[in-house]
Amino acid sequence: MKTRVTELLGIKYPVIQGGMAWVATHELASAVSEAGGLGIIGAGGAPASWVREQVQAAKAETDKPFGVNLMLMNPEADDIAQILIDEGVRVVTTGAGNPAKYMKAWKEAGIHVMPVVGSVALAKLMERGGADAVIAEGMESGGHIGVETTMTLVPQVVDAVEIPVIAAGGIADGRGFAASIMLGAEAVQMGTRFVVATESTVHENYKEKIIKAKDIDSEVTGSTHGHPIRVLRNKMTREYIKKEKEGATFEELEVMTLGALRNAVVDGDVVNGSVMAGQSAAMVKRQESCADIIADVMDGAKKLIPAYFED
Ligand code: TUI
Repeated sequence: MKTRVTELLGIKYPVIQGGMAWVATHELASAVSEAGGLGIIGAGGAPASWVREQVQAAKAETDKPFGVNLMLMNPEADDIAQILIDEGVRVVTTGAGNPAKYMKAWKEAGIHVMPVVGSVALAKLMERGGADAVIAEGMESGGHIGVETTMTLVPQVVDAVEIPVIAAGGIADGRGFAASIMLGAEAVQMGTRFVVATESTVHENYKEKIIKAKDIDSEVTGSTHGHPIRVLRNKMTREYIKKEKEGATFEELEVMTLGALRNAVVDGDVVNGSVMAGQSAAMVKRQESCADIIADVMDGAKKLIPAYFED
């Protein structure tokens, strides 16, 4: 199927892998790109030098297009923004902020820019600023989230902008893909299902925690201080939410979460660490290759919306 997104990005399937901090390394990104989707390296909170190495590694692994997600709260965001230009990265997604100050330089470098938005207002602003597409992400997602749901956000963003809209949040199979197309999206972004891909370097404990998760096993921490983060429930979230209810300050709570994502992803501490995952964790049943994940999503959607695949 040809869509504006597959044409723009030069990819086979309109499936984008979320640029998850610590999780979306070059191994995962190049595997997704090799499988015909768009792999994304997640800069997260990493140093600029790490991002450069990751981009170089991905280039060595695949000739296919891949992208980088710049998490805008990264203290080295300015340096990373420039490295993406220097390294000739073709696609950039952004998260956790407004990328307006980088847009002009990225566009001049011929980069396709696709900011993640959680509201109609930011989507419009991004379109005016020259974005090539927007990723409308609902609060079903893992990690740092907005407040709107995918079901309501996507059609509103579709109505508000002319550029293609990519749906994200709660999508993990062909049903979610088909539903996204019904809502007017032209591609999907999936994170949680790719966390457990065989090519993902995430610790086995983290993958197992996602595979075992049930529908009600995620929790949103940090809402009281304006930084809502969806994670799977564990000892850390129970303590965090207790402290949050007791009125702890942002700084007190921050101490509990600093480095917690790394501890879970890299060291496998899924008891005290931060196991970020979306509500779709309960729909993720097993480890599979990125190619099998994309094939399953496409096959599932084809049964539901065959006309979409007729060209
Ligand atoms: O960025 C994400 N998800 C993330 S980033 C992340 S790393 C992290 N670790 C610890 C603490 C905080 C972050 C984990 N998960 N998703 C994309 C996304 N962007 N969701 C919501 C937004 C967003 C939020 C506010 C985009 C823009 C925005 O404000 C724009 C403005 O006007 O400032």
